[in-house]
Amino acid sequence: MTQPYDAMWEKLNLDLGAHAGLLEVLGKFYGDIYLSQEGRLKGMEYMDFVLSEVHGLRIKELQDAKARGKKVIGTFCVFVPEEIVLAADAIQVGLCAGAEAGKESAEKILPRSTCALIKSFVGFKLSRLCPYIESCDLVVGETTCDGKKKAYEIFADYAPVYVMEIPQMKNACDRDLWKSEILRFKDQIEEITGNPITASKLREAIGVVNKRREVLQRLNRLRAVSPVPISGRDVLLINQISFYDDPVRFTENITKLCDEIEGRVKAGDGIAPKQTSRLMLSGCPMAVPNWKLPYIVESSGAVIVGEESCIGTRNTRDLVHDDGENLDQLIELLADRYMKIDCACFTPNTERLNHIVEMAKDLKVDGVIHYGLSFCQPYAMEAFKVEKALNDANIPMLSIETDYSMEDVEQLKTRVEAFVEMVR
Ligand code: BJ8
Repeated sequence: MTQPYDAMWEKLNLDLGAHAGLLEVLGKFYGDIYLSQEGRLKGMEYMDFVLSEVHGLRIKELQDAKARGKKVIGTFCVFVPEEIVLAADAIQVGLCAGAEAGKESAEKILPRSTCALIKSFVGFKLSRLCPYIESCDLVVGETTCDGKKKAYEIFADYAPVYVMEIPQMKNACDRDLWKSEILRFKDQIEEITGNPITASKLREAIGVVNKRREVLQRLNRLRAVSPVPISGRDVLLINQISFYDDPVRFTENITKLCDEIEGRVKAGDGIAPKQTSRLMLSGCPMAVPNWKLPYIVESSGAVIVGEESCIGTRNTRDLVHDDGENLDQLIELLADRYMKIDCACFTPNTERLNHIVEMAKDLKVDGVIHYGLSFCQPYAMEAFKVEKALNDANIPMLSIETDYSMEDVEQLKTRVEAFVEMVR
């Protein structure tokens, strides 16, 4: 990916040497974790291509769109309503980062006891490693966990930041606050793009995002069968790419992939033998290229059949109804849909506990691995209630806390193997 894009990366003020090192490591990881899989679906070639061009062609597309007057909006949380951004003819990209590169720079301005996801996006910016951040006309933060909330104050010294207030409870007054925040966001996006958001533009945008969620729902239904037709690693990658790729093109390609999976399911073929232990992941989001735990799990005699996470079903489970007759009604419907997100930042969060148990039963899993990033208090605290809810349903759970480093891989592998042995 080097030569053709060097000039573009230089223009974006990336640290070319460090960036080349990052791409090299990424390529190696990808080869080991993804390309080495046997019986991979042909449709995954699209993901291989997108990933190989994640800092190349996709960035060029963003730059070309910017040259035509489009704005690029970066986000860190599934609470930011993409429909508003698309309705103003802008492009939204996910900025959450799942790599350690840049950690040292981040730790100069953030406490070491900050979760890896936050350190990663701050470190990427400070180390000039992320062409997505450098392409953004606006970066949208949100008041979810305290770590993110305070990190955006610091991040605002380095990039244009706008922060949405996310309620922490689900009472009527919280719903009112959330609707007013969507309206404030709409004004901000209209101002930065210069494009008014009309009812028809918003309805169209709702349709685009719903279609992407629907195809991911179809993928999740298809993979629920036994034998499992696609690896958990591949589904995680698909979910990660959904935050970067053009939504219409992405939906088309995942539709083709689902057609292929349907054929595999009809033929009774799977990616792993029928008796392979079925596990579900639950917890913190795994941003690209965080593939550590799924790789450990799937090389320990188990297969992942579901992700209860924002880079998983928490982001795709609910659609926005598009039957509002005017702009205000559509905004109401948007507010309703986004208030269903059961992030651990909410209290109480019984909905999430119910969803996890329901999902584990529907997918007929043998066990659940709860995944928390070190120093993430919301998910670490909630893990106790999740374990209790799963225990009450006789579903075993293993709780894992880790970060993006490779230091604990062997230790994690030992724990995961013992868990797989236990649930078998
Ligand atoms: S809706 S999960 S995307 S906030 S891991 S930064 S919570 S300390 S990412 Fe999230 Fe939105 Fe919630 Fe989803 Fe903080 Fe925890 Fe770090 Fe986290």
